[in-house]
Amino acid sequence: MKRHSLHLIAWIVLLAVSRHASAELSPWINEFHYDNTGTDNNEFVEVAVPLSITDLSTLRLTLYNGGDGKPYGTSHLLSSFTAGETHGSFTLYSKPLSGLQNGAPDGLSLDLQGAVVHFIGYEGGFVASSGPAAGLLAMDVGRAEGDLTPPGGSVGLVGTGGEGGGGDFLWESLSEATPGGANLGQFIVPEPRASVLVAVFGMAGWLWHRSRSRSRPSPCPHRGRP
Ligand SMILES: [Ca+2]
Ligand SMILES: [Ca+2]
Repeated sequence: MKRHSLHLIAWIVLLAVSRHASAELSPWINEFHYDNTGTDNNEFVEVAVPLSITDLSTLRLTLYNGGDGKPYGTSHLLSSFTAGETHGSFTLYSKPLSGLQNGAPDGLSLDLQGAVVHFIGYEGGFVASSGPAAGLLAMDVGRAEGDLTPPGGSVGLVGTGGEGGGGDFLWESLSEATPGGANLGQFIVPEPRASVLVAVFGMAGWLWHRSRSRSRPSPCPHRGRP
């Protein structure tokens, strides 16, 4: 195969993979705390946002009352959150949210320019009747807080992966809340597709190097001899 053909194929594959990778990254709700023993303290929500989303005002968190499926309180643009750690292709943003309802059930929705990207319920699931998630089912995270929860606890995603909304992680009750940081037992790693991207870059470089080596004229062993 000619050199320019190899180069063209490599770049076509590279372009296809990079477009796919950039299109798939999605933000997700990563951790929250809403109830504890005595007066509720340190209530907050944490969201993981891809580095590719630079305008945080396009992301909005809405609090849902599971009893009637309607939003309550005011919605919160991610631009009002505080940036924390960056892991892989995501930065964790958190915001203290005093007054998060205690179920059961209630929920949180996250939308990007009006399109819901993550909708969760706690202490049960429910269908939203209005607001950005109208008609959508809030899936119960399966973990709850209550009178035995310490003020410093939380419910958060744990495990290893890079797609929180897509199911890489599992919800767990956490003894120590980490607003703005990776959750205890959570490892946010680069997308598998990012690894593919690196591999394609490597393949393109290797093909380029090999084609150049083959096209280079061999030195004449007798040059300069009498
Ligand atoms: Ca509360
Ligand atoms: Ca956290």
